[in-house]
Amino acid sequence: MADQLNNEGAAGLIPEPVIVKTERRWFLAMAAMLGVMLAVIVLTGIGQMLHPLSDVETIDPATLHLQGEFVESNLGSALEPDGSITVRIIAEQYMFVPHCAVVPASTPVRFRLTSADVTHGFFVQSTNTNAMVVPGYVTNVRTSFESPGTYQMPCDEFCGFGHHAMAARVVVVPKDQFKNLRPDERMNCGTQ
Ligand SMILES: [Cu+2]
Repeated sequence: MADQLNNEGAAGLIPEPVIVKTERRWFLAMAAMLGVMLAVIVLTGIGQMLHPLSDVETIDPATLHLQGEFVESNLGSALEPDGSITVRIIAEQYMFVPHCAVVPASTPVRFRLTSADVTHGFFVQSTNTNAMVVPGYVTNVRTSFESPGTYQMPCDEFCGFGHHAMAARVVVVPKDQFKNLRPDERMNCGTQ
């Protein structure tokens, strides 16, 4: 038995220079991999700093409903001088305010949302409109609706016990039926 082990050991003996060469090769391979991973981290970090995914706009959640852009009277749809629509919505546990937005079809629409408490999701059915609504930040989404109809707008980011019931709607009306809003006028389904 002991002889057998010794024989195996002797047969498996690899000359020292070969071992050193192999280890050096593996060391270089590992160092190169580490270098590539570090480069990816550094380059994506710098790249994203230089090119943010979207305009980063911050807002104080304590001002929502009370003052500033998201004051209660400024929520809902607004008509911009260029004919486009801006819809301002606050997401909070567990509803959207307003809970129903009205926009005209075939018109550029900009949604501006922010959260009063935790992270919520902004998703409009049958569209590729999907974004996170993070407290302290303004989510700015541009889209347009070609066909009139009612689009469900559920919160698609789990936000607590009432998350399943948190949903709003976007009602798209034909362009000629959309009320010609005064600059200071805001609209939602209730005021239509
Ligand atoms: Cu939610």
